[in-house]
Amino acid sequence: MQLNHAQRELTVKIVYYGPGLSGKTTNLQMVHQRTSPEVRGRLLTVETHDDRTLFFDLLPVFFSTANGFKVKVKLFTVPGQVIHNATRRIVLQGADGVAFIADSRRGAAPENNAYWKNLQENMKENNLDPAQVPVVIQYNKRDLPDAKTDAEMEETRKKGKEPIIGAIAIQGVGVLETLFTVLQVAWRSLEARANLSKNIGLTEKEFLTQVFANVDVSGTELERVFSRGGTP
Ligand SMILES: Nc1nc2c(ncn2[C@@H]2O[C@H](COP(=O)(O)OP(=O)(O)O)[C@@H](O)[C@H]2O)c(=O)[nH]1
Ligand SMILES: [Mg+2]
Repeated sequence: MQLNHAQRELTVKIVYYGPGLSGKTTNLQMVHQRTSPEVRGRLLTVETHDDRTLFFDLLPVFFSTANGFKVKVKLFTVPGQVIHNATRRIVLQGADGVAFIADSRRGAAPENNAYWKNLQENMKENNLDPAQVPVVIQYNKRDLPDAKTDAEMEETRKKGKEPIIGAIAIQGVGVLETLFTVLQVAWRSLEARANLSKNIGLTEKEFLTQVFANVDVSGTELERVFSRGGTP
């Protein structure tokens, strides 16, 4: 988090982490597509010829609060290839929340586990306390044969403390739900440390409502959340 009182500006950083080709770039593309041009920056993405992220992708989303504070949410992805570990570590610096994008096919489990370990190592290298930087897990590619069943996902959910969300990112399924959840847990962690609701007069509800005010949530789970008055 960067909080600039003089400029009245808050920046929240979310990093999409995970093995190569798990769907990190696709998640950002889907968020970008559903976000109104007035509140989003350009989706910066540099890929190689085979769809692989070369450095990182970056999508900024911004809004102003009722009392004139500017809030920027910056979404980053990391490159998944093993050789790009140094880049992954740099991109992870200063993260307020992590969305771990896993490929839910059974055969991908070893890779998911290796990158989960890699995430823990790089957090440590960056002096990020895993207890303070919340992680949300997305099981993507649920449309493919051999994807974990709902029951298997439920098992994983019971074993760990991280929220788990199923997704088919290429169809936009679970993408906004993942973003919502990672922003929510990131906010709670920041609030606990920096007391943002008191310091800048921004509550969790206003934060989430404002981020999604210009995002098309139709047909997603979030439609229900926001039609209930935005109470998450
Ligand atoms: N079948 C299927 N393919 C997906 C899904 N999400 C992403 N992909 C594909 O997986 C490949 C890698 O996705 P990409 O977002 O580039 O992965 P990244 O390396 O994590 O950024 C691309 O060909 C995507 O179209 C999904 O939910 N289902
Ligand atoms: Mg990518």
